[in-house]
Amino acid sequence: MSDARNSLTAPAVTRLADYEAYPYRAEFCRLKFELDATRTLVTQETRFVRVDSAVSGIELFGKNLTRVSIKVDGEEVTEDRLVEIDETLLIRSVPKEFLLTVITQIDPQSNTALEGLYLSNGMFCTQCEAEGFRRITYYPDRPDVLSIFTTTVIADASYPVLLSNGNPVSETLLSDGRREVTWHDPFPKPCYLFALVGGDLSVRTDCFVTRSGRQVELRIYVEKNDLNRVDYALASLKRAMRWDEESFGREYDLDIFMIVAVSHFNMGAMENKGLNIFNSSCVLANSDAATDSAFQRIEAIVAHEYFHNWSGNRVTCRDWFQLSLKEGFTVFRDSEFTSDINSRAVKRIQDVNFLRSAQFTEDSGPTAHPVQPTEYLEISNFYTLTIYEKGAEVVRMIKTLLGPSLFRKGSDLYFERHDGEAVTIDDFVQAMAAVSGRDFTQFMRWYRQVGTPVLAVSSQFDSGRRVLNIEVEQRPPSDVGEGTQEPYLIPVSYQVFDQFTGQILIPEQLIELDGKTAQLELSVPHGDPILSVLRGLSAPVKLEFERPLSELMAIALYDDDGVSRWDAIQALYINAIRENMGHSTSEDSLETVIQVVQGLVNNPKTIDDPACVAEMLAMPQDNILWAAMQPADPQYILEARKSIRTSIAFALKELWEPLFRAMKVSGDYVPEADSIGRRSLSITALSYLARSGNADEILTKLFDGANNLTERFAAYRIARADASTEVSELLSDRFLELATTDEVLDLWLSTEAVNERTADLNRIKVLTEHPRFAWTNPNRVRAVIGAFSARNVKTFHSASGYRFLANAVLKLDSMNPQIAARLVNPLCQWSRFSKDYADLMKQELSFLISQKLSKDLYEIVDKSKG
Ligand code: B3K
Ligand code: ZN
Repeated sequence: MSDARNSLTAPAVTRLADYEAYPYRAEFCRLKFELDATRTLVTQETRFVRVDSAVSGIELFGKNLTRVSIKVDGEEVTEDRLVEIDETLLIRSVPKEFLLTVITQIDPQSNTALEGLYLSNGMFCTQCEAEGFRRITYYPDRPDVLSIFTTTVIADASYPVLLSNGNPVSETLLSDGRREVTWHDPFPKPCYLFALVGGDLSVRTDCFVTRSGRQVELRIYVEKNDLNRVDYALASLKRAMRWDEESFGREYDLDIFMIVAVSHFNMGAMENKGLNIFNSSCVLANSDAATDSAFQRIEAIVAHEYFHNWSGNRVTCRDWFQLSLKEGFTVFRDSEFTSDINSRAVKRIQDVNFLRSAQFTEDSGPTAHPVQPTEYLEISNFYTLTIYEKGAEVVRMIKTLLGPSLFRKGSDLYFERHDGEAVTIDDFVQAMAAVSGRDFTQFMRWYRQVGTPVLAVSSQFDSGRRVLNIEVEQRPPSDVGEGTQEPYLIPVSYQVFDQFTGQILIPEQLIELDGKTAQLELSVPHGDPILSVLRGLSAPVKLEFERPLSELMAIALYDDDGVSRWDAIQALYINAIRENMGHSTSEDSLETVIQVVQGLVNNPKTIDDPACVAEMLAMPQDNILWAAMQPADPQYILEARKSIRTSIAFALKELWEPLFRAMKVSGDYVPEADSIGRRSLSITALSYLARSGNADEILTKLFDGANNLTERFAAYRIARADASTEVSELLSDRFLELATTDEVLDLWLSTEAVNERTADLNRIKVLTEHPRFAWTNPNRVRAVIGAFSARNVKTFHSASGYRFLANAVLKLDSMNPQIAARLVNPLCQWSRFSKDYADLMKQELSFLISQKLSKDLYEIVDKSKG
């Protein structure tokens, strides 16, 4: 029953080039579940109709199943007609049309992989994407086999809530006291969208009237005691439903839409048709138990899963190589939603920051792959930042090239043409081509080529002719080598403004760079022109543009594009850190940063856009610094970064307290963009204040007086970093006392795990021994092990830190391979670090590859081991 494999036996590769349509149609699928913690019986009846006369048998998938019975048209299939190899089961010579009846027995309680049907805190729930359905029954578990599902769930009285996809059909009390509930989903779907829930749950209901006047019942199910934390998710859902009607013309299609929150979940959430299943951390929130960022994440994820109802469910993927068809498009849709209802500039800065720090890293590392990959061992490993975030950037570029109105027409055409079908990325782009008449041949390279291209820009002003000469050049990603890639079509947006007044001299334009280089001569009749380029990150490329400090400063202070301003400030921080390490050519980087920060804080406009200013005051993340200083010495960079932060804090010592007070929000707590922005800037000011002197009293007062978790958490976190030992310990204990919910506990665990002053390896170990920690709960594991290895540079980047992670990963692999394969990532980044660190990391990867590993972990370690 184990998923483990010896790494010596090479697992089978699945290739896009080998795609073949399934030779049968599945006309309907009737499922019956008799729920039992260790012996659930699943009966499946599916009607198959052959569509390819060249075959005579039928191939199904199954994993870890106990086969009870397999019948074709009511006749038991004899063993000699069955061939089971790994996850495939072949039934030889079946009729052209037939009813397949399969009975399997499964053990939800021992399912710690959290794929298929499992138990979470006593609640039955499912996760079938990508290949979890094969852990329930033998079935064509592939996204291009769509069927109409009817599901009957039978359970005893301890599971009063029994749910599945679609609309409820009937409910009966059986003679043995068990209840039988049947659901029917009228929309054809692949089995990865199947879901079932059984438990003793509380529910909050509401109603939504669609634009065509249909009533939809909304229900959020949670574990008992959690009902006081569902209002925000419900309100977010309604906002998302309205927005999708207005912005994409998409209306909801069933009578009920349900969300269920579960404690044990591998990812954020899952878009099962009509029955979304969520990680409880992505649903539950109130002012005492969620921070501003948790509220924002909940709103975005609720929207994302809801948007999948069209981009993913009504129109689905032909095969898993098309994953970005639904994920890239849906991330694009949820980021537009967030931008429309909050601040577009802030959302874009956050997205660009995430893309650059995390996706660019993936794109240049051992697991890099195109947005449309061509092969995989384990599809679960391909739910990546490239599929999601870069995929969204590619859709965004299509919108930039087409403009909003043609883009909307293209999206309408795509949904209309392919409703009820399983399609490809090409089909999506074809719809965009059809409405615009544009040729997307070159553009498709964004889907097929791997890595992040470089865009080198230079500009020179000829003051005699008053001409600004601009040159742009694209280069393939540095690690794929010249000549191995074809040029991309890169939309490069630019604007020219006056360096001293900020006045716009040439309004925003777009260059479509389709060759290697392009030159532009812009006539600028007056002013001191400065070029703002790749505005809003108009393409997911690495910009190389050497500018003097004075220009960076002008961009930082005057550019009207948030991303360009933020980017200029990031460049200034990086320069200052380099200078601190003795690597810089310029001398005044630190001075310039201080001037810019002072300029931002003193600018009266700051009051209008505190969230943006808070983003700009945040120093670059470790990943960004490591990429800028290759090969990186993480401990040395950490010290330099701290030193710059301390210098800024002291240089502007007088500013922090007034800024903290001016931005502090009073009155009732509301998790809305304006007050979130103000709180964010006030907290940033407070953290500089604590760095520049004793803030014990302010921190304690804030902790005690706050009416929300955001400020309490900030006070605790800042105290852990910079307060006296006494206050630091006090607020840590007090925060733990408040941690009555798992979500707040995770905040405490992760803050403790990354706290450099106290979190040595011994402390990390103690955290994993906390009575509420469990290796089988992915949220707890991410809070301790994930946070430690990604953010505790001091303790993690050492021989013993690497060894600790390798052992934790190995332990996890036997329980939950998906989580193990994700958590090993920091060790896979060895090539970015200086030799001593790299060698130690590689040593751990060699150790891992010599062990019995799951397919998931094997694929990642094998690619990364060097
Ligand atoms: N589609 C799911 C992800 C499933 C991951 C499977 N290992 C959630 C989402 O992207 O919306
Ligand atoms: Zn998604």
